[in-house]
Amino acid sequence: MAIQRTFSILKPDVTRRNLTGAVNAKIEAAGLRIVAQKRVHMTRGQAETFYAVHKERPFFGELVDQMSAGPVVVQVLEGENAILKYREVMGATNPEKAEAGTIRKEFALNMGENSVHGSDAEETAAIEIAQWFAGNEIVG
Ligand code: FUP
Repeated sequence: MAIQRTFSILKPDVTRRNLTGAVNAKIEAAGLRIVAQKRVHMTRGQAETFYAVHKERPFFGELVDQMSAGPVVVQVLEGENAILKYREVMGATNPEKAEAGTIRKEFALNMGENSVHGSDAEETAAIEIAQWFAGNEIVG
């Protein structure tokens, strides 16, 4: 499997509880490299664009509220099979269903405040990375 890049967000529930380093430690322990990282406060518009795929879902308004409620850390992670590997490290969307040792099992508060986002496929990873990083901000 070739080296891949994936897009990650440490959500407002992580920055609020000062858990950025703790989550990054899990990412690095899994063998993923943080090759780009910055802290931003998403506007509602940016959160709506980012999660546009969910705009017809009943939880969309709450999701946008939560993603723009405080700072987030946006990242590019690099490694072998990075997209799937990060999904495994994140754990299930619903933290009650997440496996032991995953970020969501350890840190997430509930389905909405579930600590992290990770791209689900190569195409979405490329789109999401381009939404938040210029090429010269990613240093592998
Ligand atoms: P994931 O890829 O695991 O982040 O999950 P999804 O893309 O399906 O969902 C994106 C975000 O929408 C989740 F992180 C939390 C929120 N969500 C809800 O609040 N309720 C739901 O039923 C599903 C998702």
